[in-house]
Amino acid sequence: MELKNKKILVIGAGRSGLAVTAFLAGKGARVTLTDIKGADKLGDTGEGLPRGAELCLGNYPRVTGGSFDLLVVSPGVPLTVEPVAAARDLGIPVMGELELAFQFSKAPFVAITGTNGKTTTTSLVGEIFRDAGFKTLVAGNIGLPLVTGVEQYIPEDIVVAEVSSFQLETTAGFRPRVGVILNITPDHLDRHGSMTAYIAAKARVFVNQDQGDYTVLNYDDPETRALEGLSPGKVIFFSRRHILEEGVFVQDGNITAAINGKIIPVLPAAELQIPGAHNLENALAAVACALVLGVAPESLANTLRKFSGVAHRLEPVTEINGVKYVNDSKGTNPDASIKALEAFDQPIVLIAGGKNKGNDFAVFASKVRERARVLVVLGQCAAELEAAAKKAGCTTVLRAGAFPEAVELARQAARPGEIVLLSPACASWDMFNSYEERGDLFKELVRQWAGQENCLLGKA
Ligand code: UMA
Repeated sequence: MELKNKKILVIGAGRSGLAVTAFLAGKGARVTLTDIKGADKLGDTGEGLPRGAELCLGNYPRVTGGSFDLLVVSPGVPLTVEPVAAARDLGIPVMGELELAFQFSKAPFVAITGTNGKTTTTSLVGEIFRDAGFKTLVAGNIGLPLVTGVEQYIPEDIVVAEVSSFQLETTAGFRPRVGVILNITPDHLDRHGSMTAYIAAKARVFVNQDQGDYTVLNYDDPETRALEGLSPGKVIFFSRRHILEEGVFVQDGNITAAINGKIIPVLPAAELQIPGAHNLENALAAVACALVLGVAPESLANTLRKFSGVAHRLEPVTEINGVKYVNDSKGTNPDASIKALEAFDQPIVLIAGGKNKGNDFAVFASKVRERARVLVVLGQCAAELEAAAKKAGCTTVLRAGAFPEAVELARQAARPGEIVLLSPACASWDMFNSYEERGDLFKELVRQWAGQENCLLGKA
């Protein structure tokens, strides 16, 4: 793709848009960076804005015939915005950062999507390849924009990319060597409009594959299992519940693979450090990715044995007065938070709420009644969540205003032996820039108390 002197409009001056702008400017393109927010609202002072680009902040520029050769849209920008609609009418190509990075990559991609588990699985697969001696780039929705590093990798290396439905929506020729869909449950329906559209976006991870590529799908999830016939790649299923003729599964407690007629024992499932049934599924998917690309089972087993998970996903913070604090800020939809609630046997004081992404809370609310003794609600959808919880029979629901108040209410309510769990079932975007920011504040508040408690104990 020739970019020199091309007039390119980049929409969104967040992590993705800033990285794309720097990448394109470095290739000699004439870049305009636009954002619906004004410079004063971007970061602290807009100081991080790039110099090699023309800026158009607070308003989008008009896209007319000849004004731009290409649009690159950030993942969080819906494709219904005015400049994208105009570009499509005028036949100007529109792509996202994922497609751009793929076009410039010489290394093969392992692309991991799914409603939940993407970040954990991407980190795990990255570790597996690194430990097996591959030079590995781990990037994408996980936080590091792919364009930032992709050109430094050669065909013998590997790019492990976490890809979201937002990123997949704007792909054209994207063709990972291995495409993974971990699971599909309702999420981002406010953006995609329907489950059909959401599933279609996820399925773009394999649409351009051929028989030499691999599609890894969850056999136990009806939505992903139904995609088997649609993939032009070779489908490898993984299953936690069934023994498969071909695929990755658990037999007599052992993670086992049957690939190309060969049975490969990997390791006992009990040796995994990451907790919960959903993490076992993530591990099975990771095993499939590694084995089809030739990682030795012993090396794979060693990484699986030592991998302890990622930040903001069931992350233990500390214990104060017999109460454990767990940060699951990455629980940004009801299904993810249901899995978090299921991961513990102890009674839970749950902090939930934020921006609802178009989800129904009924099933989540029943799980809250089953597992949580107290629910603290906050954020844009606090009233909706409280109503759903009360309808499901939850008796103790506390309403908080600001985030620190929610954490304080949870702390006061918790009894020794219980768990204070932040797993909001919602996006953070009504109060924070990201789930990371939300999780970091939770950890900071909790650690401050832990420090105060230690001081008190020291004095006594
Ligand atoms: N903006 C507009 N117009 C709009 C919407 C947003 O101009 O209509 C502007 C905002 O004012 C803001 C910028 O776009 O300045 C933000 O762009 P963005 O929302 O795409 O966010 P980035 O900071 O670029 O981060 C994106 C991903 N964000 C989203 O998909 C929402 C990050 O995924 C990703 O890590 C990063 O690119 C690098 O690849 C985060 C995420 O929440 C983790 N992803 C969702 C999820 O996991 O559920 C999909």
